Amino acid sequence: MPLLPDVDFYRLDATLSDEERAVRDVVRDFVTREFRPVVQEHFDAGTFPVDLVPRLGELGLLGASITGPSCPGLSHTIYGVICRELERGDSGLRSFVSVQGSLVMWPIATYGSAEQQRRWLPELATGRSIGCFGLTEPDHGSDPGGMETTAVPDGQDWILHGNKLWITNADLADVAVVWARGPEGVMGFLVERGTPGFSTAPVHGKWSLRASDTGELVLDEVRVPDSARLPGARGLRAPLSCLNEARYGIAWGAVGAACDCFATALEYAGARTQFSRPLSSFQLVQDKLVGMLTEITKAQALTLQLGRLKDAGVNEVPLVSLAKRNNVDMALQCARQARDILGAAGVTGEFSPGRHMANLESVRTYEGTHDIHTLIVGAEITGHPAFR
Ligand code: TGC
Ligand code: FAD
Repeated sequence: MPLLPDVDFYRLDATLSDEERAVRDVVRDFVTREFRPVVQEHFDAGTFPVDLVPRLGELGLLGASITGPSCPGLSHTIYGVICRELERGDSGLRSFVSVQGSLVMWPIATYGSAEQQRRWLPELATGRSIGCFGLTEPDHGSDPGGMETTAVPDGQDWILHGNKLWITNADLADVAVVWARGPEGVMGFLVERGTPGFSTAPVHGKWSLRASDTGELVLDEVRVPDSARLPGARGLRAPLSCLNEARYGIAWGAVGAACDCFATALEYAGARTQFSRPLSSFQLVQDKLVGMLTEITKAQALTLQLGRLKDAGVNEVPLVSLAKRNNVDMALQCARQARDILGAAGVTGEFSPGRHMANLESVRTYEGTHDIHTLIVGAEITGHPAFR
């Protein structure tokens, strides 16, 4: 018996390996037993359940597809399945894992020195330390190439100065991956909490991704040694390459949120009667449910093929963009439809679709907005970049 109502109309999970299905079941069980019971209270309080972080590490969910000291080194497809199962619970949970793995561990594994890898990867993989990724600035979101944070050499050190905004895990992080403009282009640094001049502050008033920490990084003439620089990271290509990993996980994660909305709406429509009949017996309600299931099934097939391609070494940016753009939009539409089927009950925290709907508005914006991904795919197929 599945632990949650499964949504897999085309039996796509049957094509997963035994190992992939075993990981799926472990994550699904964790989300059902340990995360679901607490998610709404964290959403209401605007907090991330930080006490679950060591469990995420114990289960091998932090940096799952990364190879390095103490890292699980699993396939990209398994990483995708993990993101899907986590986001059935909440986009904030998947966000935490995306940032820790794809945006902090991945750049350290890819661009970091051997010493940085030895020091940080085991800490981050076990959840003993938390990381964040500072690319976006108050005046530079879709256009990170315009960043104003600077890195100025001073003897053997670097002086970092600037602000990063909308940073997931900012207030929780022990270490921040900070991107700054240096003498020869964009550079990456590992800035530890406690470094003089470095501080963080929460963003208040969010109505989306409330069970996730979002904040600001302030770098006020922060002095770091050259050993804090990611030596392999050169130019804007370095931070943008990290995004490919995270966007891939989001494409999978959005499917999980959509599945949870569909399963909730289907169950509710079967149990709720109006005009002496279950809601699910009305043609208009069936039309909504079938529409949701159709779009979910197409997105499931898309992500599975994307995972297989990535495991085969194909890592083309526009393929990931198409999947992130499609699947997040699809999930948002499903959340709205599910919320609608639940009627007034859909606007309370008793049911998940309203929470998913609010979360997915952020997911649509971060990691490249829906429209930026339109332009990335558009540039690929027409040969005309239309960003500026
Ligand atoms: P452009 O001139 O196109 O590119 C500069 C250099 O970068 C290369 N490049 C990439 N490399 C690897 N992967 C990618 N996805 C890449 N995109 C571009 C490019 O080939 C070039 O290399 P080189 O060697 O020739 O210099 O740059 P542009 O300034 O025109 O901008 C292009 C654009 C708009 C696509 C890009 O800047 C972009 O993707 N903007 C969106 C910004 C974004 O996604 N920010 C995300 C911040 S992190 C976040 O949101 C985390 S949320 C986490 C959570 O909670 O889950
Ligand atoms: P803008 O870039 O100002 O865009 C506003 C609107 O204009 C959008 O609709 C956009 O599509 C459109 N637009 C922009 N440029 C063009 C164009 N050329 N053509 C057509 N339309 C255009 N960033 C990090 O670095 N690290 C994080 O951990 C992180 N976490 C986040 C968590 C949350 C909850 C949120 C909401 C954001 C997070 N971000 C993070 C920031 C996120 O990546 C940015 O919000 C995103 O890249 C968009 O930037 P912006 O908000 O400045 O919007």
